Amino acid sequence: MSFRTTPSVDYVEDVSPGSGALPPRAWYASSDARSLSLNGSWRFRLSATAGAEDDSFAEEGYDAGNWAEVTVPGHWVLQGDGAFGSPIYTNHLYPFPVDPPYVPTENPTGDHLRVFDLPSDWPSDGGAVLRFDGVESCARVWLNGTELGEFKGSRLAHEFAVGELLKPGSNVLAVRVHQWSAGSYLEDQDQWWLPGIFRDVTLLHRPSGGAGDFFVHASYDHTAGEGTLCVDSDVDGRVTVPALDIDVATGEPVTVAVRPWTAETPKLYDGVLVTDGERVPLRIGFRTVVLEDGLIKVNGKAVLFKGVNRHEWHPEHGRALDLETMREDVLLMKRHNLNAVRTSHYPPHPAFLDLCDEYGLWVIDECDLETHGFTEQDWRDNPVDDDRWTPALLDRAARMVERDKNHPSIVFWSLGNEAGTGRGLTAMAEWIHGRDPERLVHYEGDWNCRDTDVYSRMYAFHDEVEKIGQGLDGGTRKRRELPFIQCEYAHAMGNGPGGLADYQELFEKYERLQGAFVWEWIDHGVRHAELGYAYGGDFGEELHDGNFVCDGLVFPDRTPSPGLIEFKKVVEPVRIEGDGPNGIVHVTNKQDFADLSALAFEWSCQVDGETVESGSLAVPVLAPGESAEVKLPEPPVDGRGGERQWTVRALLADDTSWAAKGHVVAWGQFAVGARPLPSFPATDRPVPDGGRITLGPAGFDARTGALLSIGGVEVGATPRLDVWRAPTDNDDGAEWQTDTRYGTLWRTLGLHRMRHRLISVEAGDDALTVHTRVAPAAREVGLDTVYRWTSDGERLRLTVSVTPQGDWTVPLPRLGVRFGLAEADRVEWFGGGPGEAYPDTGKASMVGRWQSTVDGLQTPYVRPQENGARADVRWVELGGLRIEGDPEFWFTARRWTTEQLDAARHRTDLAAGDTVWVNLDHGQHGIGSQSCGPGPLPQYFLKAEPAEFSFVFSTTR
Ligand code: IPT
Repeated sequence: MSFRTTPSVDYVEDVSPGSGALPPRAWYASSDARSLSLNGSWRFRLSATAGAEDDSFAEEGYDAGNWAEVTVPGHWVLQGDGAFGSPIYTNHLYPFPVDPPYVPTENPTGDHLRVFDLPSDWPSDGGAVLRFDGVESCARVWLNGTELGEFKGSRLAHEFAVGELLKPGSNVLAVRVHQWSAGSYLEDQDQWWLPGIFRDVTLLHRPSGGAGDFFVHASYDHTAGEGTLCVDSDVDGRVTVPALDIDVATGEPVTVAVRPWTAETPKLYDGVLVTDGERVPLRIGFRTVVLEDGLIKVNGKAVLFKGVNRHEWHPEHGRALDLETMREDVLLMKRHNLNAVRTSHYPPHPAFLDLCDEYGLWVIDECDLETHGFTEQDWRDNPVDDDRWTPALLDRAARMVERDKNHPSIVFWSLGNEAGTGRGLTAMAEWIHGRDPERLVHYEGDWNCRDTDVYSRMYAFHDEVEKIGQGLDGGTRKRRELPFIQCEYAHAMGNGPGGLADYQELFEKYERLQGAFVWEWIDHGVRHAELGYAYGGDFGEELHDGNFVCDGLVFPDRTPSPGLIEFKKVVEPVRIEGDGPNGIVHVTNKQDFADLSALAFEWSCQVDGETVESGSLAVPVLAPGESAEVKLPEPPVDGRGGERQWTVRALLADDTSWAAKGHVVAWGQFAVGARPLPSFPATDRPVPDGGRITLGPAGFDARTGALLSIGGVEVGATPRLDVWRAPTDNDDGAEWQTDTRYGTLWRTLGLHRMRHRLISVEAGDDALTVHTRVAPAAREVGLDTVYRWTSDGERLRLTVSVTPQGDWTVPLPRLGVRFGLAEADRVEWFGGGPGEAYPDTGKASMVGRWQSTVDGLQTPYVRPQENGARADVRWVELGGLRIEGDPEFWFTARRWTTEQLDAARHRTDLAAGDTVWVNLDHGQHGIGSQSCGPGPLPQYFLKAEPAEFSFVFSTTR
């Protein structure tokens, strides 16, 4: 005999998508049908297991007065100050045993209860549906005590018919949400596991004669300049588009002259679908997406994606985003010259797609599917290759396509991410191709491209990308005929990504390469009282992937990181190059569709970084792909023989929906002549004076040769050779990377603990020379280093000569000197700015006169690491000193040492000391993106080679 002791929760571990929900349909907002948002405060009870509590809470009259409350949309683990459990971050490891479709008995289960009043004027005709836009990961729903069904598919909409159940006055909606379910096996995306009702819950009136599902087909014939509109609708009606004089029956095609929709020119026509009982607003964009001549073409033209992968993220609300946050993402993308988004790795809140339509971004809409954790077992038992799961996969595909099919911005449907290969994926692709032949299908995981219309890869190195561009990569015949994109590249974790410009050069050179999507948009840092932003491990997870979750182009609060500023420059829609000495500018329109009529051009001329003259520049209205040469005026004469340079900018000529008139879209800089280098005759001789040596304005320790002061400025720590930088995430590299990871080698070699052996201090006729050898314990390699100090009485020149000794097999992190100042706050410099730059991340660094505070120089990477270097610096002034470089140099200044920066795990670990540490670098090693991609290209290596460089110090006080 057997008997049950717990309520049945079999549906949780059932591979099926669920039961009771309505078939998926287009997501739209009616003009006239009523709706009631059920967002807000809900009663909430957390249980440790799926079956801990019976269903009685769903019954009418249940008293939940002593329950806690949570906000819907929201994730319970981000509410309740830890009382409701914590987030878990894993990249691809399942945080539970891989035992599909079973999940742990410990299965946090949140009962949600909401009592709502049906408005007294709620229409009595027709029906009503209850819509859930997103619940992670499995929900069971009751209305007024009657069970509606249960569902999985966290980032997909589910609707239930509730017309019969609604009552006048008070209604009780009960939702039981399980954190883990069979669906969790399909949702192994690299992100926080965050259970809850995290998108809207809405009650929608469905009037009799109301619209059902409909499919707007709006194509564009670029040869005729005409669009064809046909709205297929479950419920017959009429479609009107006043601006086009269209008034046709549903299902009836109509062809008229239109302006097409593109991401660059997102022309939308307002229309209405009118059925007997309802009016539904339409926003129609005419465009045609095809695969032709091995290229992705829209409206007859090959497009180049300058894209980013966007996860939904908010540091306090997780994946529960409000409209303003979504808009902020889109505006930031547009303002930084991006033209494409991959909705990694699930369909976003539908409002985000409305914004993409409106502002103009190409979209790869990706299905809510990833089974990455099966890679740990060589993909055995992968649900996408197991027919029992295929209904769930098809359900997910249909829920994506049906919900989102009316968005002109979507050009690709993506089957999912990192799910290996299998029959289930093929079934999805076949269904999608059949349902929507007017769009293309993407999936990265199958390099043979069995199911896809594009050859897509992630993190392919530059050399391989070039081969693919040349068509020399081989592969199946089908693949050889397909265009190529990188659905992920340039891993934006911490400082970086490096090498963006080198990729862009390839994408622009080879037709087959149709662009790429940076990984990723935003750092998923969780706002945390003590840590600032938390990442993996900060909640005590037993398995986690640390700060791999912080790899975005914007910080958790959406402040652009230097990576985004760099990307903006690298993908700018207009290239501005110049021949400075001859005063000629070459302007190229890099866009695919728009001419240059939206832009105004300005020139300015700087002398020693200060603008002395400026004016507007007449540039022809170039068509896409066209170039022109434009002559600049005569450069101003500078009597003092300063460094002269041109800056040419392209600005928005008028306000747009995404930025104001004057917003800088692109720029170029070019020198009129060479920079005059600082030089002076060494007239002074070092004068010993007790334990000190005086040389010009400077005092030295006679025994050690240490610089003590310059003029009135005390030097807390003498300039001495420094090769260490706090390794970046990209220096460290991901453990699975097969090529050399220098961050690790540097530490093994001991570059973070170099010893300085004093060999001699020699006061000569015109110089004080200090000879040392700098080397790590336990190694025979070293750097023979000579510091040579000279002066003309006013100024002090330090020349550093470095000669590597022994067999150096690794590049150096940095090469320069570090010293300490007792006091410094304001910093002014002439050189690259305003932000940081490294050898392969420096395109956006603009030469000019910049100012900051020491604190303002720091880049707030969520996990502290090397940051903040300003490149191409001619001179810098701080703490009463002026330092000129021969040649230009990098400088960094911070209130903590590199060692402290290296040891810190969070920004809150960094405390200002009483010394400002300044690094003046002759070289920096490149950054690369080895945290999940290639390291720096060889040309950005800082090789251990003989080097000599000088700095000229004087006082400003
Ligand atoms: C790739 C994933 O698709 C993405 O979700 C993210 O994890 C990214 O890497 C790294 O941040 S998978 C890659 C490890 C091959």
